Amino acid sequence: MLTIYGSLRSRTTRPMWLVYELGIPFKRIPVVPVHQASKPEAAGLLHTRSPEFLRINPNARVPSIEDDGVVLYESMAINLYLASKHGGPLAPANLAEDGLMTMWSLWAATEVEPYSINIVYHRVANPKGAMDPRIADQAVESLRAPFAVLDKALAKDGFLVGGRFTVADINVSEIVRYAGTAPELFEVYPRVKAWHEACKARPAFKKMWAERESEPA
Ligand SMILES: N[C@@H](CCC(=O)N[C@@H](CS)C(=O)NCC(=O)O)C(=O)O
Repeated sequence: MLTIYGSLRSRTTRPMWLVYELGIPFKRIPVVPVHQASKPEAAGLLHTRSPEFLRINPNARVPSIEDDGVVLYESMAINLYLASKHGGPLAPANLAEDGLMTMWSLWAATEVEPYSINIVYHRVANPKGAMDPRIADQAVESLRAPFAVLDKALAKDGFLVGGRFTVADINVSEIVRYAGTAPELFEVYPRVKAWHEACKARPAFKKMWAERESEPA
């Protein structure tokens, strides 16, 4: 049985969205990021520096999973693994698609996330310190080039790989979501906007999101 470690006010949204798309059985152990551990609602929960959890992920980060003896961390790797394991339309149909899904996931993590996360930290909430709107504005500027790349990639059929919704769309969409408070980006790249809205309209995303919203912010 698959175990997912993480609370939903974290990147654990990524594997949770995927497992709801796949419809597979799992259990979730709500490990909270350490900066949330002092909140009263977190009493009794594991946090990312709890010794029991550090045995799963010595990096002290969520999400992590344990699946039939396989322990994984890194949300992109977890999702690519789970999609490949369970197959179906979300998974790569061949090696070329596998390469493309990996490419898009790593692209999002390296070319987009370092900036999109700064839009969250400096326009929404910063668990690590003061918010600085100039850092968010700089992040928006840095995202113009990757958003242009994404917009062009979506021009053919509105999906990233194989002309259908796959794990690559989940992985990239989750990272693009952090730029959600930058309408100035989405307005310029209408295909990114339409694709991202379609991703968030999926029943599995909505189910995950409702669960996340029910957790304390
Ligand atoms: N690259 C990792 C990043 C994971 C990460 O940074 N997770 C955050 C929560 S979203 C975390 O666990 N932080 C630990 C903490 O703040 O205690 C991934 O994609 O899984």
